[in-house]
Amino acid sequence: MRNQWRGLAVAAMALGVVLMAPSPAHAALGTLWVDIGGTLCQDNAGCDSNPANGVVVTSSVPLGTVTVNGSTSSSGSPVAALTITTGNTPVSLGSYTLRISDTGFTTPPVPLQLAQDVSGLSGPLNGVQGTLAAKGCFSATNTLFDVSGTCTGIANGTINNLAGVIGGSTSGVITAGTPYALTSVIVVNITQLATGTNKNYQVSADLDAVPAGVPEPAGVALLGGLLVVVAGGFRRKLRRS
Ligand SMILES: [Ca+2]
Repeated sequence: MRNQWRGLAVAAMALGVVLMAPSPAHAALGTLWVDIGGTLCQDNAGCDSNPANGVVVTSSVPLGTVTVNGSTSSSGSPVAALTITTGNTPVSLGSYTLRISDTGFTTPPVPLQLAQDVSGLSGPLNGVQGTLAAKGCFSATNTLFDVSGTCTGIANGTINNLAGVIGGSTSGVITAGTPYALTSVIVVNITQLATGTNKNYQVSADLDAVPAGVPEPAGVALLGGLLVVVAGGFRRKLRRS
């Protein structure tokens, strides 16, 4: 009997060693988290295929109404910037929510304002149609996924072939809280499936903190540039097919 217990103890210790062993691909867990319609992924955990700190790349997440085929998210921590881009194939009409959050931002310091942008892209002819509603929130208590503090208004964008509306919204001036957390919440609502050849669509969102009083957030220009690049990619892909 005593030997059996000893054997169990050795087995338990061995299991503990295995569980504590670091993943060979990722040195340490990061503080960036992504939520794909209820499926959470932490930076450098097993669900993240990108070993870089502050970048999360997820593979296919089926949500029922849609399959999020892949996503890339990044955090500029300690510089306040969060981005997410997802590629998607809808199955039926309906909505789902994306969230991205990180802690420990220190730059820019308060006073600052938040600027949230969101955009969508689908096939150039008879592609997916939908609406996008995004907001960005500031957590003075540096709390992950905290949306109880100051937020931007709702940024309303659309998915409409290559001509979707880019939504943008800013917050009021925030004067206290460093280090701080940021969270973006994006609600995607698919209102029409594609009847054209390209059945997929893309969603991108960008949250930046800018020093108070700076009127034009850099993210708007960056997002516009990204759309031009992505649209070019769509056209090239269509030309090849
Ligand atoms: Ca990573």
